[in-house]
Amino acid sequence: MAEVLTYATPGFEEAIEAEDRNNDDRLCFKLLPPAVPLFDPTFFYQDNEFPVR
Ligand SMILES: [Ca+2]
Repeated sequence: MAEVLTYATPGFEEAIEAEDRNNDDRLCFKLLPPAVPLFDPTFFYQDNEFPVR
């Protein structure tokens, strides 16, 4: 979690913390290729126990 927050765009910290749905301070985190210029770095995050459907 702390590492994910180091990549957070200012203002998005709360949204990232909210994604930790089981409150274990762990998230799945994936840096994406810099193909999308809107955010640098671009990354994807999801709770580690997010239900897989
Ligand atoms: Ca979690």
